[in-house]
Amino acid sequence: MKPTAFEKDVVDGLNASPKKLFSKYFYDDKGSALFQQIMQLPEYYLPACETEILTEKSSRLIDKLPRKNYEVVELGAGDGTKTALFLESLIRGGKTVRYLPLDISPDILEFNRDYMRKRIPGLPVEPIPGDYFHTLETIKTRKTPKIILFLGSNIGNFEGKKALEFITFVKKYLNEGDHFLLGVDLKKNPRTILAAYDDAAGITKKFNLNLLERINRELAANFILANFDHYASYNPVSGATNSYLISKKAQQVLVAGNLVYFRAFEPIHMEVSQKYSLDDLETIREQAGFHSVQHFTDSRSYFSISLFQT
Ligand code: AVI
Repeated sequence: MKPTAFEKDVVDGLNASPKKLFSKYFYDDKGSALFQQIMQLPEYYLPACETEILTEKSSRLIDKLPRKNYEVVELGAGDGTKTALFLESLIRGGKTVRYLPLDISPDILEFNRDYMRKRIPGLPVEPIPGDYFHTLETIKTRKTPKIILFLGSNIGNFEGKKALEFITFVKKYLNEGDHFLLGVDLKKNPRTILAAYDDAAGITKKFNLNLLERINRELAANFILANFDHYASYNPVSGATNSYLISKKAQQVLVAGNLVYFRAFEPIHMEVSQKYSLDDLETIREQAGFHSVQHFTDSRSYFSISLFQT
């Protein structure tokens, strides 16, 4: 039988040098629940900053949107609770809005639609399940002016050049006068960033180890979780936070019928969480071919919601 994409990515990644796993696989049921816990951690400042901006700066942001009608298309929409703040501001600002949440998970989209129905009665919601690399195509020909949202610093999880490639890809789905709204975690005191990915309660460690647990369950593997430690590092030059699981000793692990050897202290690269400066975002604007970009930041300038205009 042909291996699933998950099996192929895991086996290839563990045979690569250096070893790596893809963070997109973190989010099984337990991983999603752990991520919800991370979002409540005192060290993980990102959600509070983004909420502050959406609460305090939305009306200023909406002043930059000249049209009366908008379709708000959200990539990786999740539960939509934060997005509701933005949608409410648009409506308060006199806009007519239709909301199109795109997400891989039909369950979360159902939650999102029910939540919006209760919170913003009368808001048209059109959930589109599936991988947004494919589902974006279905909205390409729609005529109403669009705002594409990509919040939560999700752009940070794209490796290196992939972030610019992604933004350039999204731009293909925008017509003149459309907007792209990007939630970005900014470069700041390295200790603040590091603490967010190395929390005292050890939830981020559990979040990383959960992927080994998932591999054990789904790919008949025999990782012993206690033999791996979590290590995060932040590089203030590149702005990359990298998370690793470190093999505490020399060991071998069976994964989907393949023996994988680990040297003592050999790392598996698990995730990149890239941080940007406002200058970096200006460079991205130019390289992706957007006409302008305006930044809306929180009171500590930890996070930006940046409005790119075509
Ligand atoms: C989903 N993503 C933006 C999170 C981040 O900050 O990179 C995932 C995460 N990883 C560890 N903590 C949170």
